[in-house]
Amino acid sequence: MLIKKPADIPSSEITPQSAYVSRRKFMVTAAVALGAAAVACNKAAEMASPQKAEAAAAKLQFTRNSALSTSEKPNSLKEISTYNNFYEYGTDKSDPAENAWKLRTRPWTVSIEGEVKKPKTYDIDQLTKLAPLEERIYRHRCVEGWSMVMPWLGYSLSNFIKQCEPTSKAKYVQFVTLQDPEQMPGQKTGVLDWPYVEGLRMDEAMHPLALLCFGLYGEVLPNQNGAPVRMILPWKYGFKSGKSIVKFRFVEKQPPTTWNISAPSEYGFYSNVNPAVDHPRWSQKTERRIGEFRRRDTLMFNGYAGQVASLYSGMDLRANY
Ligand SMILES: Nc1nc2c(c(=O)[nH]1)N[C@H]1C(S)=C(S)[C@@H](COP(=O)(O)O)O[C@H]1N2
Ligand SMILES: [Mo]
Repeated sequence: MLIKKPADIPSSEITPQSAYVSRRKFMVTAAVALGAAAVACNKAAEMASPQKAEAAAAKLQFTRNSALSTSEKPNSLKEISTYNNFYEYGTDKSDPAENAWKLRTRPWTVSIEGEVKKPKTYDIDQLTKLAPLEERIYRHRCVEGWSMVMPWLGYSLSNFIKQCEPTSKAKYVQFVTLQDPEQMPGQKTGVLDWPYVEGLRMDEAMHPLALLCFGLYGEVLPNQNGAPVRMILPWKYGFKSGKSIVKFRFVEKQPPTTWNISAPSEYGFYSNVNPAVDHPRWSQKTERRIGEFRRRDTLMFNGYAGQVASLYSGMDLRANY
């Protein structure tokens, strides 16, 4: 029984990164259950050609967008894919890497609803090809006080929004994560309101930095990082960047967002990184980069003030946290 889990994964859904995690898990399990012979067996399976073919298929074509990238050194793939927040797969940082193999990322569709000329549905492979993929090395700042640097692959959300043809009534866009407790066991708990929802004001969503993200380190996203498609909003706290999105809803009024529903005095709609506004229970002045021990000063808008500050001119960022 112990070895059933990895065998359940259809091979078509194994990405190299998630395979790294699930194979590693398999090897540990196998070593315990069956002894060293099983490990040797698994090693042989790893070198078989079908998996090599899948690894090639998971690679994405892209060009580096240097203008929108930081020159800071990215965290390793291991750091980025084993230290995660994805409450659908548990609340510990190590839980998503252990459990997100349960997510089936194909077939997958993304639907467009609300204030648009015509509602429509995109297949994930069609969506991935809507615009050329760019690699952008972005800083990521979690509201909990840690940060990383990540080489994402995607294109500006604005490319997609233009295709959606929102009406003049569309003032905000909400993005909605998959809801399926069988694939997302965390949804059987009440730790958050499900599905996970987030959103942006339309001008924020149209900003070139707002990334519709399909990959990491040159390959499709590991499940635990929000496969097959997620948002990346580098000037905002990480919780704005919803994962495993199935729906975009264009709306007239500011949409509800998950962490704001959960704790409104702690998590606002804007969630812009702001060292001058403390979280009610802790300071936001400094952060620890994963892999480092010293604390760094947190920068206004996570270092993207030059690009995004004008979106908020005239707004009280203490009231609009
Ligand atoms: N659906 C969903 N999206 C989510 C979360 C989540 O729990 N569920 N966590 C958020 C938080 S708090 C952070 S910091 C980032 C983490 O993304 P990463 O694991 O790729 O670093 O995802 C965000 N998106
Ligand atoms: Mo976060």
